[in-house]
Amino acid sequence: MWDDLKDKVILVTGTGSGIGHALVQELAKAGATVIAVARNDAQLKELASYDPKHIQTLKLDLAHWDQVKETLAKVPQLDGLVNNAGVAIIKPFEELTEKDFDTHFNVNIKAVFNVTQALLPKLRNGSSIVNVSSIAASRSFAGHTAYSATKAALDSLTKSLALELGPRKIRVNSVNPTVVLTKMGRDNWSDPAKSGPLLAHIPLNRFCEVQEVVDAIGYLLSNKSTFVNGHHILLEGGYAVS
Ligand SMILES: *[C@@H]1O[C@H](CO)[C@@H](O)[C@H](O)[C@H]1NC(C)=O
Ligand SMILES: *[C@@H]1O[C@H](CO)[C@@H](O)[C@H](O)[C@H]1NC(C)=O
Ligand SMILES: *[C@@H]1O[C@H](CO)[C@@H](O)[C@H](O)[C@H]1NC(C)=O
Ligand SMILES: *[C@@H]1O[C@H](CO)[C@@H](O)[C@H](O)[C@H]1NC(C)=O
Ligand SMILES: CC(=O)N[C@H]1CO[C@H](CO)[C@@H](O)[C@@H]1O
Repeated sequence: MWDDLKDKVILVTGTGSGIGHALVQELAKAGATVIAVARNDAQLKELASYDPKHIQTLKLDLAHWDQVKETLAKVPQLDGLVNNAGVAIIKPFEELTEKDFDTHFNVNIKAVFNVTQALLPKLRNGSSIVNVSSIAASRSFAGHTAYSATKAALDSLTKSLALELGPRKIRVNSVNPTVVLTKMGRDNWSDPAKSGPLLAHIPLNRFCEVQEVVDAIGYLLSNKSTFVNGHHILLEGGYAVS
């Protein structure tokens, strides 16, 4: 699967930490050219240092529309795009502010819309777009009202784009994990009083490892999934059947 990605050019957003950070390293190891987008200079420098031959960095704050088109106009022709940047502000419904709402929708949907539209001319026919969504798109979790609404909207966008970009043989899919054990995931779910009730509904009785998300994205980017289009790969250990 990873062998397929040698010499492909793939742009990944949200590479400062977590899933995006791990994905960039795995793609570079496979011999792909990765364009890693993030906001933070120190993180970008660290990423480039892993493999300067394969990793190019691009500093961009996806919340700033004016920068997006201008900066992305400079990227080369692409074989793959991974929309991974996202925010999660977790609060009881009655405490969520208008600003929280706007931040969610600006980063989790508007930026995806904008980045994908800006990069469309750069995407080769036959390329693959992967969105990092969440099981929260289809299931409810306390404190996740705004976040879940953006992920549901994004799953809808994935399906619409799978239809509209089909004539160019561009495939659009998403991966929808439950809690992923990034640093943030570990920090937020280490309390058994919080994690216990959720784990009780996951037949495999654990959360998702970063590598498991990275492998699913690798599959969707590779030639092993050439007839998979408009789908959400649920990475949740059987949560939906429990
Ligand atoms: C993967 O698919 C692309 C596009 O159809 C093709 O150019 C390439 O040769 C394939 N790679 C492999 C390893 O089959
Ligand atoms: C994307 O950003 C550009 C400005 O760079 C703006 O003109 C365009 O309307 C935005 N598109 C969306 C869908 O937000
Ligand atoms: C890409 O696909 C579209 C739709 O089939 C076609 O019109 C266009 O010529 C193709 N572009 C290339 C570079 O093959
Ligand atoms: C999750 O963890 C991050 C630090 O990794 C922290 O900034 C954030 O406040 C935590 N959120 C919740 C809801 O615990
Ligand atoms: C269309 C779609 O599903 N986009 C997703 C891409 O990944 C980002 C980052 O998590 C999400 O914000 C979008 O849900």
